Amino acid sequence: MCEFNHGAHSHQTLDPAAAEMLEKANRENVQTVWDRFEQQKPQCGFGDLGLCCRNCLQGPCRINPFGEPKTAICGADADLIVARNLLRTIVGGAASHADHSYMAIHCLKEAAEGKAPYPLKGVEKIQSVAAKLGLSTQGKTDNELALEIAHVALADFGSYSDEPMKWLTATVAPELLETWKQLGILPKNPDREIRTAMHQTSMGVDGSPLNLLLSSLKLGLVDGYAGLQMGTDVQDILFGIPYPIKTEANLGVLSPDKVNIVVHGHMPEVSEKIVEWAKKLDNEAIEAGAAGINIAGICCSGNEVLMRQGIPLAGNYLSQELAIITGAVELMVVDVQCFMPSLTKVASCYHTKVVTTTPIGQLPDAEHIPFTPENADMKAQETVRLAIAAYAKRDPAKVQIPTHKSEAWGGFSVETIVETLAKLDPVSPLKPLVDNIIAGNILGAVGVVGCNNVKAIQDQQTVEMVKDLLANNVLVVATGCTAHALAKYGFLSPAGAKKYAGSKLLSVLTAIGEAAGLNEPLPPVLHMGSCVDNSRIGDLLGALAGYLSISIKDLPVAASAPELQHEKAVSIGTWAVALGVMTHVGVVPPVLGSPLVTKVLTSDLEGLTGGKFFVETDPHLAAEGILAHILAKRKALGI
Ligand code: NFS
Ligand code: SF4
Repeated sequence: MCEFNHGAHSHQTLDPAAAEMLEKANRENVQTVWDRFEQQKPQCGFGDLGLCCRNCLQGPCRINPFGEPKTAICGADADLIVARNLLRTIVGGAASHADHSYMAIHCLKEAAEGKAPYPLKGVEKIQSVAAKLGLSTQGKTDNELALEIAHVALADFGSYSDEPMKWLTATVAPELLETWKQLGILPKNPDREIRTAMHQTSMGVDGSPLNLLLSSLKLGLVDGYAGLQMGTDVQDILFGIPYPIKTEANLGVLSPDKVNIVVHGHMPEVSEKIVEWAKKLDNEAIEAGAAGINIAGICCSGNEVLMRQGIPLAGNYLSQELAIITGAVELMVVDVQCFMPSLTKVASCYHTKVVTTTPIGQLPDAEHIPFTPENADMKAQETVRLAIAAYAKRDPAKVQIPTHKSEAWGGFSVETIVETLAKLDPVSPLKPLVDNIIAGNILGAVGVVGCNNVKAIQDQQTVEMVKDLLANNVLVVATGCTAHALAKYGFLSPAGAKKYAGSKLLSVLTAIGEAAGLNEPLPPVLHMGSCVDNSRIGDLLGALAGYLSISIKDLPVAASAPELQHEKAVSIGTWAVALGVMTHVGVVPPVLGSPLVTKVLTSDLEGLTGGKFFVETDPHLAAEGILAHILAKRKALGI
């Protein structure tokens, strides 16, 4: 396993901790994602352009962008193949998010029925979600109401009517609903939409690229409301609404003398229980000779437990193998999404145990500890004890923990943001924010979200672009692995405001920070959570548009995924453009093989929803494009 002979190539990361671990991997002959990327080069040009199809067994078919063949065996052309592939990508993302939220709903139902050991911590959220769904709250206990909420969510998944999803219609403004209705993209039962889209893209069904693109928008809405919105609402009810909390980020958060457990994946049902039992079993770790138990997070599980528990972040997507390469991780527990199948191979070079927890997310050489909502306490104890037992096998000669770590604040839910602003204006909390936007102290706002992608230098596009935006007084909110990236370089701290924010933005952040009693400015980048928590950004945009009586598409805002890799990032982006938000992507998606699809996504779409994609791999040009967009929106508003 640890016999990989590294060639002479440079590793692509901005992160000094990651670079240090990559050198260690070289010395110890451990293969990483960067090595495998090198081995894949050159990547297939047809695939890169979206021009290959394997949807039936006559294929694979490829279209030559420079000549013949122009049509595939069945007669499909470049536009059709690209549009079909894109829809399948978005289906993949929407299915991942919808399944994630379904698991959370199942947990909520079991918890509300008293069958699962999860006390409902988000009591205020029960009330606000019930109100949004139009449920009467009178005379009902929190548990009764939560159960009713779970049933409304499940009813969306079980609906056989042609009515649009309840969760969607209860969340968005009537004017947006009308736009989506006119376009024929209001989703019904999310499971049915996912099935229909798979059918639509199979051999010999839809031959219309434009019709497929409309379905892509519809599946973007499935992602947005059956995935993100439902997921966040339900998780807040289960685990509590996040409030600002201070922690640290980067591999330096691993402890030299404690049992290190890394939570990785996406489901707080698992990671919250690990955190709970790590605290309860701390003394067992001490008895085993360690100084206690230290938990750190990777990817969105990291964001979830950061937001609610202040657990530090070990690293983002590209750093997952590197955490194990420190030699200091006793156990990494994963659930679903974004964990590399390579983890067990890397772990085999060290003493690290990898634990899988869900029926659909297993790894052949991992320890499988199947979690359910009912058995979560038992399984979490088993997992934590496995980590404690592994501590004795730690090889001090192989331990090297980078010292790099930065202060980072997380937990900026919409509830928190509104509460903080209410300190400035209790009657109309959004007014100070909007007034500052109108006055130009805040030029606009950008949600910078998404992943790392081995095709880009880790964190670099994100960091460079965000620096430019902040210097131009644009407020940034972040989620997902992008939030980790920004955390590592101090953007999520008050000191980051002084370092990166333009003077006007800094004065606003300082005023809000002082009003909130922080004695320091707010961080210039507000960490709003995991990728499902992009719904929080949607909620904030909806609230701002509502306050101003305009549409989201008219706000001086944009979205950006500078280093996206996952199908989920594409489906989230599609939801954002359906909302009317211009969405930058810093890695070129496989659509360039179709001039038609490229034109619709980057231009024509604006006439339908107000949103569009903006593809730019250079971070400075990306920032320029976003700034130009914000200025144009400001001009249109007359501000
Ligand atoms: Ni989002 Fe979060 Fe990270 Fe990308 Fe993966 S963890 S759900 S998909 S890689 S940001
Ligand atoms: Fe080729 Fe058409 Fe079959 Fe796709 S569906 S593999 S393009 S024949």
